[in-house]
Amino acid sequence: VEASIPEPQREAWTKHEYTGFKNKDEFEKEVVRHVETTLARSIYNCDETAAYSAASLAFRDRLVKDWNKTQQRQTFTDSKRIYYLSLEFLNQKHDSRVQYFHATPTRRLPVTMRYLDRRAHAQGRRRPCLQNPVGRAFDNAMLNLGAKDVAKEGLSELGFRIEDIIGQEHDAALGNGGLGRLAACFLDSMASLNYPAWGYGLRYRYGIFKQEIIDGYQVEVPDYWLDFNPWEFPRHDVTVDIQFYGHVSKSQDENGKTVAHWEGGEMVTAVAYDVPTPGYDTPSTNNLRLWSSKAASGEFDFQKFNSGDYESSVADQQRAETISAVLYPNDNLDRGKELRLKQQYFWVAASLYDIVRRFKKTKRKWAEFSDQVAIQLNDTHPTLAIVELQRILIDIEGLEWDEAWNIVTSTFGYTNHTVLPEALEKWPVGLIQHLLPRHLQIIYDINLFFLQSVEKRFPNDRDLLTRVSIIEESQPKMVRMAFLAVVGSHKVNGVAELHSDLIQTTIFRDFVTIFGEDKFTNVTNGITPRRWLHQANPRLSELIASKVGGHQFLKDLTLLNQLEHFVDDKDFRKEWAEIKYANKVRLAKYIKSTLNINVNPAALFDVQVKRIHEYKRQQLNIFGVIHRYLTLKAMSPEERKKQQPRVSIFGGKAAPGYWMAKQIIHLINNVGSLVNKDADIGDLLKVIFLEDYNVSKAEMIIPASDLSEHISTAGTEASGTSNMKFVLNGGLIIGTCDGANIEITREIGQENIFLFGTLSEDVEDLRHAHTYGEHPIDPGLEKVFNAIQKGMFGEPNDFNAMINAVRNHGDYYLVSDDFQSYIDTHKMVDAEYQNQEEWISKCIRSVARMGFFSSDRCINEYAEGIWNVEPLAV
Ligand code: H53
Repeated sequence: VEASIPEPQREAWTKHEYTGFKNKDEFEKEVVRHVETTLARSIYNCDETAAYSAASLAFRDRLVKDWNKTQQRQTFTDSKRIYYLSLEFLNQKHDSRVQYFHATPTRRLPVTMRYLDRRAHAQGRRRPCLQNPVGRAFDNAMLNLGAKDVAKEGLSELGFRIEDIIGQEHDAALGNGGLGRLAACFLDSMASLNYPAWGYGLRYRYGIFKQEIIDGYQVEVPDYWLDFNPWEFPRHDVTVDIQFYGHVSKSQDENGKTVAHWEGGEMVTAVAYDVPTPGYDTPSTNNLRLWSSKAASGEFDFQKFNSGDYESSVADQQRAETISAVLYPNDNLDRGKELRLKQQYFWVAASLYDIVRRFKKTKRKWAEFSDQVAIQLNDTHPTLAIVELQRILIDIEGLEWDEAWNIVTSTFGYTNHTVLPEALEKWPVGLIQHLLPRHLQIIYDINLFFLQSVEKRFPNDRDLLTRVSIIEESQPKMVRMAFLAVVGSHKVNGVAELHSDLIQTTIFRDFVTIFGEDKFTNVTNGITPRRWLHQANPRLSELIASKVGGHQFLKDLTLLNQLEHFVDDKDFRKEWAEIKYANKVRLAKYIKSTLNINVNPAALFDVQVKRIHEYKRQQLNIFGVIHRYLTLKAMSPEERKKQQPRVSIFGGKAAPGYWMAKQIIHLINNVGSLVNKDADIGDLLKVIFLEDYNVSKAEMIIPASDLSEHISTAGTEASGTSNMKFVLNGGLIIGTCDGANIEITREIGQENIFLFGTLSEDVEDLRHAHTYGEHPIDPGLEKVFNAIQKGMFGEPNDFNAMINAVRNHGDYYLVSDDFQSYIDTHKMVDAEYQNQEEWISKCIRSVARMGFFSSDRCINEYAEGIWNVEPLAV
């Protein structure tokens, strides 16, 4: 690698190398410098936002050093890199209201009061310290650089409290749910384990919408997050022109070989924005590159502009910017919109151009490409990358088809995250033809060669060919992206054992026959303990650290198993219980402040927070809550006194176009309106819907749960990852035998989880029976339906569709089948919760056995089994 500075001049560079602040004074100096120069402000107008920006920049400067060194190390050692392609990377979105409600008692101060208070603080008077869980990038940088104390003292001397400053961060929420959050956990683990890795994604101007609840209904509000983000580096010099539309012509080269030329159409420019992603307790800092779209600065615009057609040149610009403007707000649902396909191609084409450019700098032979590059497809969203790499290799680099295809298939790995039919991506052939004419030809060729090879091995099986064809012969014809991803990858993995078995026996069954079992594998999902224990639940993390030999467990989560020795330790148990209670108090305060509802922190907190979806069955939960309410109402006051008080907490966004999911939210809110003010019921039951569930709120809610619900119809939730977060934070779970619940059970023991409901192998038969035979509704559920239809929870017609889905439309999600066992299992929960000693033992044992679910374990499995990549020593 050539340096741009010649040898004789490098001495000066070494002498003046930037080293970053080393102590409090130097930190303060950096902050003041950034306030005065970078931000052009002074003591007269330095508010908390400016202080946040300056402090972040001071840390960023230090982070950048590590980042640069990591990149240089990776380049110099010429190591194989992992490229993780994901349309979503879900970090938290800051909600300024969250920060005021914490375990430590405090009060909410109006802004001016806070200002006065801050000044008092600066003059040496203190008020109770607030613990703030938000502010990921800044807090994380402080954590990873081990300089939080320096920052705290330095900021205090400059007149600010670190908690307030952290609270200023407004981070990106560039994802919908589990898939995007998994990608963020993976970035954390890859850096923490010193793997050379890059993430590639889109820099949406609008991340996931903000949810407001108005009169019980969800209302969507746009989330604009790009005001000032010190954690990203615009690379205006790193751009790629991306072509759309146009046509393909063919010519012969000098050797008589046919060459395809993709011509005409329009160009959009991709601009890189880089986000350093530091690892925990290591200087390794990887890169997340997000692409933003803008109009290509070609002659086309210029001509229009000169000819006075200003408006249309602006319109072109706006059209180009639209590509990266907004995250599609659907989780587990494919809507097939043209703009979405444009986003996908824009992002994979820019990323591949970048990857290939980097590879070509090494001057290696093409045959070595997959020794240097591993590309992981996070779901089918980036599947066009397979076609794009093949196009680059044959059309631009002049390789033969077979040689190119070998390179492609040994480079890509594909992770499947769903078997839900409505989530499996398909694109109309006509749309691809129009938008990406050359790619469609290549897809047809890939399919042709694939089907020919199948035909050869399985002659005379036309059905097989129809079943596995990448092109679905429907009206209109469709490209099946999951099939293309399977054919173009060397490994295909599911995200939990059951899910990986299911994909091999259902959607990809024929492909297992064709390619053999070795191509298919499982990597059970995981979560980063840095985020989901240490940052979300600092007190619990410290308590654990005090018992298991320090914070090493955050790097090797299996060390948690030492907690088993303390299950009977009185003091430990007491502190454990106190922490849980304090977390519940914090959540109760938040509920009071946002909804003005009093919940008793001593009640059992029963939580279901996740995207709202029929398969996740929030409807089962709310029907169960109604059943509980009716049961309580029918009791005598004496009987009621013996019942276990509960708070049922819901949270989650519905895709804006998903009407049924919105009705479920509406019903939950209506039930809450009635139940929460029923004097007969009091503390025995409260029903809460928390608005705008996001990662920041998850950090507050998850540590406060006693019981959480993971109750998808068996065989529908690929893995689930919040189940892992809840258990790791000392909550028990009620769940179906679905996704990772099964492996959680294996790890923590059957006695520590409340399982219920139909098994996945029985689901199909039941569905069949519902459609073709009798389908009597469970009598308990029938009572619930009657109450709804009598208008107990508002206009009954609003909920007809929800009830009809069960009663008249085949009950696809088996709500009625599972209702009785769900209710019975909740009775068991109530009974067991009464015995707090036993309950706490279960919680501690469960946490002790959760080591398996670290995303570090997961990343090591990918590295060894799929990517063939080694960590890079630092
Ligand atoms: O991916 C998670 C799983 C979860 C699954 C989720 C997911 C999405 O969030 C979006 C699309 C998709 O195909 C899958 O639903 O079960 O835990 C991470 O693997």
